[in-house]
Amino acid sequence: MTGERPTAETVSSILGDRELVVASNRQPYSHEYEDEEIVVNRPAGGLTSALDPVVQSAGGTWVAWASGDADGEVTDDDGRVGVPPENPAYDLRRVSLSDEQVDGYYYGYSNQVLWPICHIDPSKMNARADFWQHYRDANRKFADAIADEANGESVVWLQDYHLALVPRMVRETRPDVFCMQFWHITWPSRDAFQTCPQYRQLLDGLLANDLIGFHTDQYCQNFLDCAAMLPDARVDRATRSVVYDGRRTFVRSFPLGIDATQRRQLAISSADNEFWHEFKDEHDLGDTLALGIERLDYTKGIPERLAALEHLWETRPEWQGELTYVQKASESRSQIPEYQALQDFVESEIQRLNERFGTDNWTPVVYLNEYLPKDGLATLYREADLGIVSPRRDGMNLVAKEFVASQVDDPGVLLLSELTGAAEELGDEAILVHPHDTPGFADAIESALSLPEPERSRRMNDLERLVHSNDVYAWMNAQFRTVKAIQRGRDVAAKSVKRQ
Ligand code: GDG
Repeated sequence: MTGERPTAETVSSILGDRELVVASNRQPYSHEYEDEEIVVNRPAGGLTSALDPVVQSAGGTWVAWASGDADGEVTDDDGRVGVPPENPAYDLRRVSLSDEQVDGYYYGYSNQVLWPICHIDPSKMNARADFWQHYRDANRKFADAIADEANGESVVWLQDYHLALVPRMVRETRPDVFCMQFWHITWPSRDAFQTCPQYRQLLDGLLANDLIGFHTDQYCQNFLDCAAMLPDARVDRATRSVVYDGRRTFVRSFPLGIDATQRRQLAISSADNEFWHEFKDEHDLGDTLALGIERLDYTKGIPERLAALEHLWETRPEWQGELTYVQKASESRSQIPEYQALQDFVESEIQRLNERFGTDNWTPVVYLNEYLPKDGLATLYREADLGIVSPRRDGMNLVAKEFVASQVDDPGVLLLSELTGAAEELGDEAILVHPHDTPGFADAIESALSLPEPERSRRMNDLERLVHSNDVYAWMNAQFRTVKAIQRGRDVAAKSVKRQ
């Protein structure tokens, strides 16, 4: 079964007369100057492109940071523009932030405090007081824009860790909206979360939601453990909810999926294309191909993976000349020194491995740091014999699912870190690895490469079934259905209070 794309009817049957207001840091459309002309850039990320048709069919408003340099040229006095530009179906409300605010709120607090804490790496936290101040100010701007767009009855759907304080701020002016938030990254254990100096304020903000969603049950449990740190919060484990400040917040897992049908079609149409021919001509590939796709981020475990490959080539020289590893790593957050250092380290490690093992007609590691077009990515997924997804921590990891959906002929094998959210769903049929266990990781690469065809097909068929049934539309529908169930429960409770 494939998750059904939510239609205008399904969404509006759930929302009733309530209007939908979505908010995220990234916007679904941006306006940019190109040679003095204004051009529209479309959603690049998987989530924005999956949500866009839903908001188009349901109508409503999407609130997001005005990241494009020409964004202000096309909006009205309140920062609103109808999108998609050729046939507007909903309003995009843009929130303007100064460069200093973006530095403090996005590069600072979101990515140097919340990101390392949630990925259980507090030693990387940079808890500067001005980051927190900017985070609060930016959240206030988002909340004001949302409150402006919402009416008392709206359903407000917030995305991710950039907006943790928004629910409480929205409630100040719009106490009756239904507010829900999906947290896309790991939610850590209580001990790790408590290392954040503002942990109480963050919980206070999030507990103004009616519903909070995480990728896995484990993150839900962790969140409930953290909520219990607030003296005024009552955690109800039986109903997985928290009563705090006169409101009950339900905590549920909704594992995010991909548009698997679209990925599969892309892989089918990418057979033997120009990208593949050029790629093969340009690089001295071995007969066996392993692939890693990610942003250059320390959570993704790239140095640890290179260490495992080095161990493999060193201890099993028969894989020299045979196995090429393709590392697609796009530059990310490079304003942050930690990320710049990682980028330099990865590049120098790859150079070292290629000098150590490479020959005139074989390159051990091919490094790609350009953002690939979708069909180029689909080709690599399709052609790879091994997909290596080995983060040190990852909320979900959509690359694992994209690799699976793209195995349209001669199925490859998925190697997956047990420290990802995806392992909860795919762990039985993938080969699990621990990113820090270098010899064990190298063994796992070898066993994956040695799996006989029937076993590969059996595993991949099971994985495909999972990825297609738990796709992005199933994820959305599950959340809308939960909203409906919570509303129904509240209506029943309100009626019984009236009757008494
Ligand atoms: C966060 C959480 C959670 C990458 N390079 C190219 C490209 N990509 C696309 C991939 C994939 C996406 O980027 C990366 O998604 P991930 O899920 O792996 O990771 P994060 O960016 O860390 O996302 C994560 C996710 O939110 C969703 O909730 O799974 O745990 O950390 O879609 O395909 N796409 C193209 N060219 C590239 O070069 N076209």
